[in-house]
Amino acid sequence: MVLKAVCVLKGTGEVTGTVHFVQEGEGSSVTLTGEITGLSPGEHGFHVHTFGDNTNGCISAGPHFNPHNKTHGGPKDENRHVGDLGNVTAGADNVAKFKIEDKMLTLTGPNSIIGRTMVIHEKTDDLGKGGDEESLKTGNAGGRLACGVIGIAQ
Ligand SMILES: *[C@@H]1O[C@H](CO)[C@@H](O)[C@H](O)[C@H]1NC(C)=O
Ligand SMILES: *[C@@H]1O[C@H](CO)[C@@H](O)[C@H](O)[C@H]1NC(C)=O
Ligand SMILES: [Cu+2]
Ligand SMILES: [Zn+2]
Repeated sequence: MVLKAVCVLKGTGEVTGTVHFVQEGEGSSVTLTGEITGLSPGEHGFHVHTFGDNTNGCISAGPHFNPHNKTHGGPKDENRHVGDLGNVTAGADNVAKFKIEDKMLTLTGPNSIIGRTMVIHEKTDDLGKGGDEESLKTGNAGGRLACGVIGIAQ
């Protein structure tokens, strides 16, 4: 059975976006496609955070989704948070368009990301290679520009 999810990103500024998630079935990779507008040109950290809670804006989404108690890393690393998707890159038009295939995310089972929050950050995620303590937690990606709860799509 094909599983589908969707997320609308909003924040206090002008950054907005939409992310579509598709998984061909349990155990398959998840493909994310989407577009985020209003970003400064360059790389921006992009993660799934733990809670689907936006009561205090994007802050209440909590830390990166990390059910296996790992340190922060890049999407290709073995040692990473499940939520670690690296960066998306905005062009001179302030738009980031992306298609990401990820083997660790899932839309089903106990570690499903449905009901959790996607966050787009102010700065570049250093993928845990920044050499400081914060790099192993957040990738030094800075503030949360916009976020949204991941929901079931039709
Ligand atoms: C999680 O990992 C850290 C070290 O990375 C360790 O100190 C902590 O005890 C671990 N927590 C659990 C619940 O395993
Ligand atoms: C940001 O993440 C992307 C995607 O994972 C990666 O290709 C890029 O090298 C990362 N940037 C830095 C500075 O690590
Ligand atoms: Cu994040
Ligand atoms: Zn992380």
